[in-house]
Amino acid sequence: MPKDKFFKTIANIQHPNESLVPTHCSYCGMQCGMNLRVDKSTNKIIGVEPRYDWPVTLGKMCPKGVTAYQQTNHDDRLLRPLIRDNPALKGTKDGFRESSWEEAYELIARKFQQLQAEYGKDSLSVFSGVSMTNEKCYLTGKFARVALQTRYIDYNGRFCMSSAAAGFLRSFGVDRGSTLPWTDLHETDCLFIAGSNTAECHPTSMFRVWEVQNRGGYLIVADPRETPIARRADVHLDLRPGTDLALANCMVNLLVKNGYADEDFVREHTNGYEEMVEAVSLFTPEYTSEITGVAPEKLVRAAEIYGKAPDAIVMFARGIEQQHKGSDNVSAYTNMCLVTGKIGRPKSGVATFTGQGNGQGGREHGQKADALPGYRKITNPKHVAEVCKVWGIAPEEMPQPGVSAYEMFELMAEKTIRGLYLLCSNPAVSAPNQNFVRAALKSLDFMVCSDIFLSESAEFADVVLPSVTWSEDEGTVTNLEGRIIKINKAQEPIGESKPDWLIEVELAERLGRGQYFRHLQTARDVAEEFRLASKGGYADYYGATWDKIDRQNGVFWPCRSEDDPGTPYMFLDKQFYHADGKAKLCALPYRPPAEEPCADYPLRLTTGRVVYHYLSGNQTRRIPFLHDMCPEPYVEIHPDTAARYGIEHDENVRLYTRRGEVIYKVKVIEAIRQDTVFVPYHFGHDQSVNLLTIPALDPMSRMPEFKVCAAQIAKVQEGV
Ligand SMILES: Nc1nc2c(c(=O)[nH]1)N[C@H]1C(S)=C(S)[C@@H](COP(=O)(O)OP(=O)(O)OC[C@H]3O[C@@H](n4cnc5c(=O)[nH]c(N)nc54)[C@H](O)[C@@H]3O)O[C@H]1N2
Ligand SMILES: Nc1nc2c(c(=O)[nH]1)N[C@H]1C(S)=C(S)[C@@H](COP(=O)(O)OP(=O)(O)OC[C@H]3O[C@@H](n4cnc5c(=O)[nH]c(N)nc54)[C@H](O)[C@@H]3O)O[C@H]1N2
Ligand code: SF4
Ligand SMILES: [Mo]
Repeated sequence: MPKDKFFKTIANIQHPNESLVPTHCSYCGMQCGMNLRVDKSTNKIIGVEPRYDWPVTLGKMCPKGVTAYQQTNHDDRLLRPLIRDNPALKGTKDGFRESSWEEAYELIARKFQQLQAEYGKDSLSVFSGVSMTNEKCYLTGKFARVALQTRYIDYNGRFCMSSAAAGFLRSFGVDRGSTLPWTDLHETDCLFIAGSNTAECHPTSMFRVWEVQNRGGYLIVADPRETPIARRADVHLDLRPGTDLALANCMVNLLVKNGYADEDFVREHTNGYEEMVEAVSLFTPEYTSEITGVAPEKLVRAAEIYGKAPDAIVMFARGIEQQHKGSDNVSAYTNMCLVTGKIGRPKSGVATFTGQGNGQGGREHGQKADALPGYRKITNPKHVAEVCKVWGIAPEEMPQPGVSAYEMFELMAEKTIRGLYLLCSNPAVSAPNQNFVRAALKSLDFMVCSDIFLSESAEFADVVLPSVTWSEDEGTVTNLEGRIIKINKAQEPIGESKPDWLIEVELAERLGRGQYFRHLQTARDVAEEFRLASKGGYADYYGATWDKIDRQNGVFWPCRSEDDPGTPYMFLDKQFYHADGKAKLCALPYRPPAEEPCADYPLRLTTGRVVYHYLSGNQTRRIPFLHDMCPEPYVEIHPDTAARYGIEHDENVRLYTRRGEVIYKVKVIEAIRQDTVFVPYHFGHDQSVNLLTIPALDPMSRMPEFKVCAAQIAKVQEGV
């Protein structure tokens, strides 16, 4: 990997009585390089040092990263399995007693087998997450299909990357979140960034973003809020939440009308041009302005900057994806690159800011309702046969596709699903429409939760299993570039906690399916089987050996053989992954949000993140510094809107939608549209904004519309 202009050789600081274990952060898709400091006398993690020589992030870390190590030996860690004998206490923290692993395994196996005997194999479900290594994600898919033999498995990436995945699949025939390495970002001439609060959510990208402007390039940002990155943008497209499809169509319309289309590229490498041009032609700046609320001049200027830039990268995140038309938004913004031919070469392309640490790898290897390792399809008999060969089962034994994450809760509520094995996710905070989801969890006959800390979701469990943090196990994850990297073990698991892969292997034995799992006795054993299972799929990891990952500072997939260095750039040969090698320009008619504002609910509620907390907050709310910086949620309101309601800064208000209500402290802030309010979602119980969000699902990706619904606020009356 060539060194880029930011590279400086700074020696890592090493104290004589400590060792440094090179690894990556436990949290977001940036996967910043870090060295964990381990005390040689106690063999415990005591701190962190930046990893200056990691080429993507060059020693930079955010407030979450520098305190991530405090999780490992935290007083709140779960140390032994917990069993709750009295189901009446479900939904509370009460009634748990510690148990041995043997007792917990015996109980889980017995209950799961009873449910399946009475209600069929598909009465069980698995809900997982992608803060786990590729190896664990892979094994979780196998555990569901081979050990539990159920069709019902899905995961928290459904709430995160599923629209990006569906959109990219439609446009390119392949879903790799970035078509180019992050080390190219600062060398481009224009960054067009939609629905990403980059400075708070992928903070260690920012030195490359600012460098684009320092070099005389341009930054365009589309966000209803004036986020830190929007504040410095050359054009801030301050659109109404839920109107991106109109905005993106307008960009493409202007690019075509003003002569920025690359006709040769369009003819040779794409399909669908005519229909797409027809569909976008309606979106004049004036008409688009009516829908989005963005001034027509800004739209014109943004398209001109992007069109003129010799190289440009279109980037987006959950702001555009967490809509009930999220996958259309992804393909619509991707049309910008395809129509101008700014893709398939260095410094130009498209990227989504992948959310979770392993948000990329975790979606490729079989945790999705319809996916098998290597991004294969469970509905494709050839794919099924390939995976069955590795798993040693007959193709007839492979379960059917299941349903998406939110739809699993619907099946729980109607008692089709009666048992749940939940790991690495906290849906009692993070799923939409919480009143319904919590009732669904409560209605389960039997629920297991594996976590490192007792989460809000664990409160609904009958058995809680203590898992390990990222620092107590090894394996690979795939960062937001599509680069497979190595997570190293710095400390032995504390208490009796165990890594999820080992729990699954041991549980499979108790379920009478040990023959398919008992050869997996180390993380490396799982890694070897995983590489093999991905071989031949389009997300092929076969050549990404741990040695090669160390030697090359990571390996970009696809990497098909031992001597294949991997694929940092996608589509260099202008070959897309559809059967004819062409990309698809998509014609996408505009649809409004599922719930438009009305007289009773005149505001648009949007939700998202702050720099100090991570997702459901179950990890970061326990870290003293992060808690002190952001101890509670709040609702952001524009001063004019606050004045209209007679509401003051710091006052409590009732925020409500058709699904629920929550009391929040008001933050009066100029950096938001007057018709929009924003709440960070990292808090649980009665502070959870997901009590209010709408479960309108994207028809393609099944992504819920976290980013927009209709809401109203009211002053809280004294004494009420
Ligand atoms: N600090 C921190 N960093 C994180 C995480 C975290 O929890 N905390 N989580 C990680 C994960 S899993 C994810 S998925 C990513 C998320 O990363 P982001 O997607 O950047 O984060 P969000 O805050 O969810 O939303 C981004 C922006 O979308 C804007 N937005 C809202 N509605 C719309 C709309 O309709 N259109 C447009 N264009 N914009 C809209 C919001 O105002 C917000 O600024 O962050 C990752 N990094
Ligand atoms: N309103 C609203 N809701 C949202 C979003 C939004 O923008 N707005 N964003 C959505 C997005 S993008 C995401 S990604 C989801 C995330 O939603 P969740 O999946 O709930 O996110 P986490 O908080 O990461 O949950 C992971 C849990 O697993 C635990 N854990 C960590 N590592 C391990 C491990 O190795 N093994 C086990 N067993 N447990 C582990 C953590 O302690 C934590 O309790 O939230 C979604 N919900
Ligand atoms: S930017 Fe993401 S990966 Fe980097 S330190 Fe912060 S949370 Fe960790
Ligand atoms: Mo996410």
